[in-house]
Amino acid sequence: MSDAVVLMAYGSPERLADVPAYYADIRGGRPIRPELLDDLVERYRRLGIEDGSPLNAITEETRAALQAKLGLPVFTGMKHWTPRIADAAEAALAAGARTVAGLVLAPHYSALSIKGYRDQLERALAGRAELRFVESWHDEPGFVEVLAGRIRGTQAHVVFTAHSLPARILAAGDPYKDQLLETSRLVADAADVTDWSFSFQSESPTGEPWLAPDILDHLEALHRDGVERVLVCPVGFVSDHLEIRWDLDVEAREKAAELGLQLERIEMPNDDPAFVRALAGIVHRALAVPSRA
Ligand code: FEC
Repeated sequence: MSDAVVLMAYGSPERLADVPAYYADIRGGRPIRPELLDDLVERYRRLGIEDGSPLNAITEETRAALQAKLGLPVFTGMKHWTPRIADAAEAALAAGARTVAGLVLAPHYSALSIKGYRDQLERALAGRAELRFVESWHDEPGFVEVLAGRIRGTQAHVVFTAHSLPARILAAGDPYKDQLLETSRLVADAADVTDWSFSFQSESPTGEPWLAPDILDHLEALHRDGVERVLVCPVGFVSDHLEIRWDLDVEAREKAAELGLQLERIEMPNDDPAFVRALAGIVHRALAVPSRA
């Protein structure tokens, strides 16, 4: 066996007692205000993680489906929780991999997100296998079609969303925002939807400006413009997790209700077979063609 896949995701705590260590990992050693930790524990409690973390469970379903589709071993590596990306790399090497395709379950490149996954995987492999890392797949036709199928025919105003990041990435020439707008345009065009806009979500209170508009402000602006129905299509995420089930399903819905707006969101791709086929195509191409990076 010479090829294997390391499939990477953000990671999520399994128990409330894990949340402090998980948050510390996300912060990379920078201090955490106690009230922010309390707030995060409460969000995870209301998400019900003691009964099962949606992100970890869905990632495993996606991994198993991708492995079956590819006929290659696929190992899960989490950026901020276990199994770690380094564990996945060791498992791939132990299985005899000489070439490792690295695929992140996040379609858009940013130095503040995907690069961190790549750094962890490169460090772990330490040259013991050739790495074919997929930097971004925001314009993958199969992925675009999965999302287009979920908004096609809607009468609502479509709001595409993605995780915000500190606004300083723009000055650094980061492609994140451009790739997000490109995905949104491709999905809207494929679905023949012309009534759409884009906003960010899930900003963290880190004390610096983040990319805007945030969805909560954006809903207010749409309401002022006379929009009555909104369909949220999160292009920057592919599965159900805290940022979907809390930031959209609770916070954005509450804001919409306050405004008298009707708000729905699409079903996430999760382990939809069409989505898994798209992922398999991306891996096939990565393994066939050495990456230039
Ligand atoms: O369900 C779950 O348990 C995990 C949900 C989750 C996903 C996710 C995806 C992304 N994040 C990105 C960037 C940042 C930056 C910071 C940051 C902070 C958090 C915190 C939690 C969290 N993120 Fe996350 N993110 C998820 C969860 N994220 C929890 C910490 C508390 C909070 O802010 O609510 C700020 C770090 C700092 O403080 O310095 C930046 C990006 C993505 C999408 C790409 C990807 O999935 O990797 C970008 C899912």
